[in-house]
Amino acid sequence: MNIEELIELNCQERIEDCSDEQLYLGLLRTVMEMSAKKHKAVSRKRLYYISAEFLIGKLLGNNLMNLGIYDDVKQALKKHGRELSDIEEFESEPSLGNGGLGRLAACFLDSIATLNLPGDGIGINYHFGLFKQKFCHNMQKEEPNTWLDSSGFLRKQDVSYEITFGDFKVKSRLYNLDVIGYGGSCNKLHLFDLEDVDESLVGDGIEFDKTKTNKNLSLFLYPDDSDEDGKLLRLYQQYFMVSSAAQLIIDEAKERGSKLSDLDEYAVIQINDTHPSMIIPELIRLLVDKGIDMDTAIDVVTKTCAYTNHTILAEALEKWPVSYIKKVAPQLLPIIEVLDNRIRRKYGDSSVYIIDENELVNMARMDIHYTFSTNGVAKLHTEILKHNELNSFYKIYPERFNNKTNGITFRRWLLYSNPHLTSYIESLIGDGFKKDGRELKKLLGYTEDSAVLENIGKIKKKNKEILAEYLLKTQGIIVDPESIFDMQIKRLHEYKRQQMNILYVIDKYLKIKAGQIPEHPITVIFGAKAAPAYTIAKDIIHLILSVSQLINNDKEVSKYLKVVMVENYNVTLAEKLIPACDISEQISLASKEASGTGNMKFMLSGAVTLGTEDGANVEIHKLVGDENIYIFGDDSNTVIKRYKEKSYKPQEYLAKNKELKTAVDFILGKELLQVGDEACLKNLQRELTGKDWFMTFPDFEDYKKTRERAYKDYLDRENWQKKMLINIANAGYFSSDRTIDEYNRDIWKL
Ligand code: 26Q
Repeated sequence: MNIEELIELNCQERIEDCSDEQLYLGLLRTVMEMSAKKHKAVSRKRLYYISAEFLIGKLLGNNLMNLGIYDDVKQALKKHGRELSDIEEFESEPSLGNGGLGRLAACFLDSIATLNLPGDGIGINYHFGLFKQKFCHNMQKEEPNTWLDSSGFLRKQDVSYEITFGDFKVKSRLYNLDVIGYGGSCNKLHLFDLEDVDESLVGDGIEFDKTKTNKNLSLFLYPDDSDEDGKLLRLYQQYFMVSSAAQLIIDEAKERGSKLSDLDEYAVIQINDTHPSMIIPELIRLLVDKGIDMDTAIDVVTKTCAYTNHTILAEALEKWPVSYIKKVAPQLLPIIEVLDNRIRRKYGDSSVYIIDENELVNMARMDIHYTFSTNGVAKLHTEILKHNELNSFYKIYPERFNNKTNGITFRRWLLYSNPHLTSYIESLIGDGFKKDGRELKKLLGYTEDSAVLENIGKIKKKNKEILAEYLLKTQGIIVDPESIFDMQIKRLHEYKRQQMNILYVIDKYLKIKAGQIPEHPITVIFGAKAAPAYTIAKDIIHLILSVSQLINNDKEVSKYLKVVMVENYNVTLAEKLIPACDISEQISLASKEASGTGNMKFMLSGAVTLGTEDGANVEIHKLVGDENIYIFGDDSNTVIKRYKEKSYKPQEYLAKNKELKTAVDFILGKELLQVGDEACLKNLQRELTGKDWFMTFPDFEDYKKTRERAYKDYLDRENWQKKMLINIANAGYFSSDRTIDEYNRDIWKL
């Protein structure tokens, strides 16, 4: 049967007579049938990647791609006057993650399956996931994302577990998603849902009754934690996830022949940040329940679990009050106390105790003591963990610390999202790079080939036109593909410093007003969601939207400078934006961004990075060399020292830098107040001038100079295209296949 017949069979109608929905459902059936026929990677030992977030993105296109039938399906539909892209629009994006950590988990699942490794993901099936962002009066508003309604990929399983909380019990229910590797095996993403979940508890926007824990557990991803109920609910979610996971892992290991005292020979559990850390005491508890003595249980669990750290921001390191644990999962408390007492007896250093002097359970500390591996996610990040943040632990367990620089799946971030570039690369160096990123190096043979450079430039231009059309159609935003596309798309956080970017834009606006016209028009593109309770982050969004309204409506200025902020930035939008980018803004305060993965996606699509020596930018810099990246700002040592000495005073910078002062004053100037909200803007300005905790002012001058230099270099088209090619050619290192290979070689040993 050819693909056309297969589709028509699954749609039970001729292609031209189907609605988009019918075609979507027919293609979904086709994918499910084909994936059911794929083999599951099996072996005695199995990996479980446990994570509170899996930001998987839409599934249909990616699954067709990984099954190797995307182009055939596209052609078959086209023959009957239908566009696959229209059908793909029908699917809503699962919003099971916030940002980097969740997206990384999704890339890892793709690579694990592609490399034929026996490993599955375990997480939660949030009904509404992360909120949908709307802009209203230049402010962010949150709405629930009802993604589940349109998803047919989830399969309900005959597996359910009892979860015992302090004051009630619930049942969890397993749902599976197929994870289809590219020419590899088919693994699973296990998502646990609450059996009796009640969607009617959701009220206005993303408000819901937070007290009905037994009915609301799987409604939202990390609900607002600004109040007590919200925080507690997060802990309930975590225990719900790990208790379900532990029971599943034990059942499966027993099925493969484990006696449980040898669990480490049957399972390896990668703990994605501290959100699933309670799996450690939970597993110990279950093993002891099954008759294994405490010492053996602790030992075997330590040999089974490995921990990944994704942050050094103190405020993001989870510490739970003992009283919360007592309420949510009292059965874990005696076990955590045993774990803590062993540490107290062994080391007289209170900085490594699990339960600290404030009666808080430090999850990261528990992880490091009771897993066999702790890894950071980029070289610089791991070095900072070892020598600063986690130094007392590194001294105890030097052999446990290791680095695994993050990566991205080339299937979604090149083959699927940038098909024109993909087929051009293939015409030059063959298709080996699809499974072995390092083959992209072969492109270095073309850096002096004018025809190739010109083609690379043409593909970028085409992608910019496609984006322009998409933004107009979906968001009513007009952008000019002839202008430089300068993008910062990522979660909104002060340490990522979107505020520094918009201060640059304000400065540029004032310069244009004063007659300094840019040599080439510029479009600055932002995309970012702010956590609903993160006031300053929302104020920064408000500033960006207000500045954008002001500039875009200024006939004089908007010829040279435009500012757009896309609404509801998500994976689907990233897939459209990244291939069209010229300059990739990676401007976090050095030492604060553990790795970043957007930086890698941009590089792979031929954007040139403008960034600080932070996270994986350091590794990008090393690979492409000074000529092919724009680095600015203080390095991590300087920043760390400045924090230690508490010596930073934003006012000193305002006093000596007139342009900076003018830009900051502009925030509360009369022009902006005509479009913006005074209270929000005042709050933001006060924060910047009084605190500026993430030190935008010290880096501002160098940022401006370096950004100007990049814009100037852009004018020499061929030279810029060479930079693009060198970035693409060196991006192979950042394939998540390489990352997963290293996890397996050093940690999982499957
Ligand atoms: C913690 C405590 C209480 C409530 C919530 C949280 C919480 C939730 C989400 C803490 C952290 C996160 C997400 C972190 C994250 O996305 N980190 C990013 O991970 C990427 C993958 O390793 C890195 O590339 C990024 O640098 C890092 O910021």
